[in-house]
Amino acid sequence: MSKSNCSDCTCRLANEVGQLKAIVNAQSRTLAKLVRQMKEGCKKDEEAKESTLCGLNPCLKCLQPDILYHLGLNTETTDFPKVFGDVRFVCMGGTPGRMENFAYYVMQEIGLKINAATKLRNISEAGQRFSLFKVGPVLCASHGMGCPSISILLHELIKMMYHAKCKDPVFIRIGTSGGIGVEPGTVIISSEAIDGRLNPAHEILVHGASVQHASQLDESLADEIKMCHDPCKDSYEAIIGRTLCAHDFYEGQSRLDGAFCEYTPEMKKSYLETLQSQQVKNIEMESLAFAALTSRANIRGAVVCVAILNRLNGDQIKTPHDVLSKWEKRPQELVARYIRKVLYHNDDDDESEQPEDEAEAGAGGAGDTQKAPAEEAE
Ligand code: R2B
Ligand code: URA
Repeated sequence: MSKSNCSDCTCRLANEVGQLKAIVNAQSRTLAKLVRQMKEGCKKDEEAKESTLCGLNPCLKCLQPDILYHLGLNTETTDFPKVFGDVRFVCMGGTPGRMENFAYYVMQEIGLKINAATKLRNISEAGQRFSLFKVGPVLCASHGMGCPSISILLHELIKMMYHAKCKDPVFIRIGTSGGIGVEPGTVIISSEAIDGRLNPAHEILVHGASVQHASQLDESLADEIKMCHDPCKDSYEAIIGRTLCAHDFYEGQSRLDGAFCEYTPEMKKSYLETLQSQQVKNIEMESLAFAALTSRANIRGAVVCVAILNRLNGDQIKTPHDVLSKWEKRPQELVARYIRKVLYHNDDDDESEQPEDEAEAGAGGAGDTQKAPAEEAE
């Protein structure tokens, strides 16, 4: 075995031993906690719990029921604290398929299991707009394309967190983007979202007047996710940088291949070079609304996107599908590692424990993985 193979192998083994240790430690903590609870007569913490979100519409508490129309859920027919009260991570990405795959992937990564004959249930199927899957403390939602679409989803997910009385949920968008001067396949964790004028604000029109909301993202969360990248093991780079959010894929991103184009290749080159000189690493279409809405609610948020091309080299996506789908998994991998680390590696956190998946399909208790009835399985 060559020296470098040997050190690769040692590195991998050390990593695996570390992960096993963390799981064993987490299980010991769970056992200790159970024993403690038995001794105390299984007393549950009955303190009235409220969500940690801030700055929300004061009228929310008067909405009885509150109808989350696009999610096909309402507070009358669903017991939000019971079904969603344990949510700690809300992950979102563009397409229903990608988020369903992510839900299965995260389930495996955090050590949850469902019967092989059952499928995860799309909780927001009735809304017919977005998909939503729950895997223990992780919600996985699809957001469609662009700020208007993700804004609607975020309003309803933030209301869900409020009604469910969730504590400190972390929101993460995982997706694709066009890189600016970065190697295709690189993962970019956004430091902040900026608009086409390079302003760090999400502008909306309210009563016909422009309102701007700051689009900062959580710096420490970006660092924590970046630390889940292992340069020794991962064959790609992960960087932190500014993300430009456009309201269109073609003219809004200075492409030359849209149905319309009223600027020259020189103008495009000059714009993209300006972006590069301003440390913009990628362009996508949802980060402004994502950053603005999460920070307004006091929610820690991160945007983690893979660059599927380098825009300094062209506009069209020519990379084969199998390569693209490998690249799309990279943000998922980093985020799943982050979730796993928060759940199992945080020694100071008394709540860090191996979640169990004992609930019956669709029972809907907090801690549940929402499963479809077995007969719906393929
Ligand atoms: C990235 O990819 C999509 C456009 O193809 C858009 O949703 C985004 O942000
Ligand atoms: N998504 C975007 O919004 N732009 C790209 O160039 C690639 C993916």
